Amino acid sequence: MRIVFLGPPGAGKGTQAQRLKDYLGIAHLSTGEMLRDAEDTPLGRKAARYMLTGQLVPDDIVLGIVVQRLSEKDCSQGCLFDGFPRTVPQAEALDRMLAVRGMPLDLVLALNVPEADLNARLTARGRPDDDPKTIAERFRQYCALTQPLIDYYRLRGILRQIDASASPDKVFERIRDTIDATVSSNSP
Ligand code: B4P
Repeated sequence: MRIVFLGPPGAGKGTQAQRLKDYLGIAHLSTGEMLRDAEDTPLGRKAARYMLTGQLVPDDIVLGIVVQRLSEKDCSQGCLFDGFPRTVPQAEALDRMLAVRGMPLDLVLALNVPEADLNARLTARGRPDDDPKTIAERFRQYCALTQPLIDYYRLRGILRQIDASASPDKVFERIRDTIDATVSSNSP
């Protein structure tokens, strides 16, 4: 299966992707993690300048690391996209990458959490990009650039909304039920 996790900063994309990766046994592709892991490279240092001010990293940098990761063997059996795509051009590029490989997207899970809860989660986590000013900019970027993807995928009939305001265990239960329902409705 190929699944996208969509949601505002702190919605729990990374948290739930870890669990789902183990449940489905498919590759996990987190662009945030890959960009942070590259911090000692010129590309990583360039990306960090955007991340630390709450901006999205430019599409060409993100797409470069995704193309490379998608060509690794473990992605051929399925892939969980965590925090990617985050812009319409990224979504269009993903469509092209998957079309070339004959592997369509199966599901897009939109994680919904009230903004006050998101702020509390991020402030408690305390990553370098979790200070109040940067968080505010990340939300602004999400609304302007990422939220349009909700309609992009809704129109294709592959979007599912998940109430992600409960505990991580409860949210995972909802995600698992949604995936199981999709698998059984797709099987002959
Ligand atoms: P990401 O690494 O994707 O991180 P995120 O959106 O902040 O958080 P996520 O939703 O994964 O939340 P998490 O599970 O960690 O992005 C960071 C930055 O990288 C972006 O701002 C951007 O600059 C750049 N970037 C990444 N991908 C990009 C792309 N495609 N294009 C351009 N730029 C890109 O959870 C957050 C906290 O909440 C944790 O402490 C967790 O323990 C807690 N939590 C999770 N679920 C909870 C629950 N149910 N209840 C209570 N707490 C919970």
